[in-house]
Amino acid sequence: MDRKEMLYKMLLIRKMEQKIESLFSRGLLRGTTHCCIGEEGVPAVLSDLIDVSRDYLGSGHRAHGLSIMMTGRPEMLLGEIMGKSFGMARGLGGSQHVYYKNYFTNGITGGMTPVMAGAGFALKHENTDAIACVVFGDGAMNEGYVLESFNLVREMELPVLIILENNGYAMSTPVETVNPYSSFEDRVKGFGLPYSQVSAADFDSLYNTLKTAVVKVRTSRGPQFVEVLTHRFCGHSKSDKRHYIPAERDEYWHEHDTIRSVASKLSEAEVAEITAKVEARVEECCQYCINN
Ligand SMILES: Cc1ncc(C[n+]2csc(CCOP(=O)(O)OP(=O)(O)O)c2C)c(N)n1
Ligand SMILES: [Mg+2]
Repeated sequence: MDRKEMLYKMLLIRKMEQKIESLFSRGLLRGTTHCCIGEEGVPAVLSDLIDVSRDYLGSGHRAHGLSIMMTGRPEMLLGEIMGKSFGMARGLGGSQHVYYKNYFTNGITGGMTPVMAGAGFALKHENTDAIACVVFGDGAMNEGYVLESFNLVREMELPVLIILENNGYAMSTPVETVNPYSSFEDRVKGFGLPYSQVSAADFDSLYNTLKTAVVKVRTSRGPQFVEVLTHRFCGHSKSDKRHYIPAERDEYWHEHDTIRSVASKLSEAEVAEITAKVEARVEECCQYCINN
């Protein structure tokens, strides 16, 4: 793993998201969007581990980070949100409904889970080590089709990696008020799924946990489940003021920000150089999207 590259990628996602928020407030973007500020770790790591030319990847409404990582071109995401023909879905999908090669998202909470179970079923019958992977939030853990998919991927031994990004809230609903368990571990293990949990506060652990899970799915041709504890610093969608998030939770994650975790292992000069490179790239992307 190249920490400098990982920092570049996470900063690119964060600064693109901040740019998208500012374009909304300047009236240059319309509709709504769901940013992933604070949740840059999983998309950056998956860009190292998943190849959407042969693997399948599905996600949902909060997928700007994955979209930037999978295309490698932020213009394709921002262009899509602006309705441009060079956008990921030719400007017709908006921020929630995009695709690129074998990467797909939609706005149905956890809705890509049965689709990725299906992709896993197809891959199981091919002579390949390619895998299917789905990423969703804690709110999806109470959707029937998500739970049915857990049962299917276990029972049929499908090569599917399931990643739960638990940011503590489904819109404004705290996870502990709608789930009878203090953690999802018992429920996931109840389906017989191999489960691991990692906090995005420690970048190296996040990277290693996801890498181990990807390798296990590739080689065993069976499912794995990883729960990532994380936090969003932005609102659920662009108009949400986040009144329901306690200050102490924000403070904890400001100190344990995944970006800080990786930056702390680099020199100040390296971080400054990478930050300047990212800022220039975001400006270049923004100008391209406005002018084309
Ligand atoms: C089937 C379905 N039910 C409800 C919604 C409305 N909705 C959009 S996002 C969201 C919350 C999702 O929370 P979570 O899965 O934790 O993801 P997060 O927003 O935290 O990333 C809900 C309920 C939806 N899009 N689809
Ligand atoms: Mg959530």
